[in-house]
Amino acid sequence: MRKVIIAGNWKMFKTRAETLEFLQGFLPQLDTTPDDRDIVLCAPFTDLGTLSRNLHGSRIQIGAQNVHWAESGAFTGEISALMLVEVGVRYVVIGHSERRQFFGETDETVNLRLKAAQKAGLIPILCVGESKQQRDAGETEAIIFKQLEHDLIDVDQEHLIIAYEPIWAIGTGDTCASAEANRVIGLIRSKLSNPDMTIQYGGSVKPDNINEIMAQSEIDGALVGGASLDPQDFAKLVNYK
Ligand code: G2H
Repeated sequence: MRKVIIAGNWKMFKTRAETLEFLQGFLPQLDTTPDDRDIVLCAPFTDLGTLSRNLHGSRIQIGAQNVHWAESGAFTGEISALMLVEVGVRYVVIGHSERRQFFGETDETVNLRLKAAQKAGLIPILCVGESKQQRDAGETEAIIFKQLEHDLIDVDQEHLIIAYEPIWAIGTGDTCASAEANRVIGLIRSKLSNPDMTIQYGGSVKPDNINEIMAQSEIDGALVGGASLDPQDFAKLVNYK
């Protein structure tokens, strides 16, 4: 059985006070959330402790948005997997397109981060996806297959989630048609050694398109940016029908 996971990716949003305010609005709305789905909040590093202290006993699991591959060392500004585990983190987003685009993330560093995260017991959410230019050039499959081939070298596919995030659909309001996302995710699944892996869709997921996305046969959840910041919207997403 493939596990369904709805994950929020807060990106660089929310102070500690805003995190507490979010929880106040969000937690009461989980009373009727069906058991067939897991909920994850991937927050900035500075919010992880706050989430951990306030989510004890709740069904929400905590995620980070990046992790360094070394266990420790002279790497100013970086955070290790063990440091994340220690504050109660269970998931970590790796290889998000914003990191690939703005922070020099490569398939090689993605691969190193994936292995380090798994070694510490974290479950990575690996993001893959093509740009508009690549899609228009008919390179969608080739780009994604190349990412998978390099990113997954020596990675344990039993403890991994993949998020298909077409870059052109991120934060643009321009959602990938759910049938097309389903097709690409089916192709991704065909390349994996674990056919039961949870594969999410990400890119402008909103309360008004979640039902259609989740009705697709290959899609096991969503990685949600903008709409995860508002407690009412995120509640609608995790409570999808
Ligand atoms: C894609 C997504 C979250 P948004 O980056 O990972 O963001 O839902 O705002 O498009």
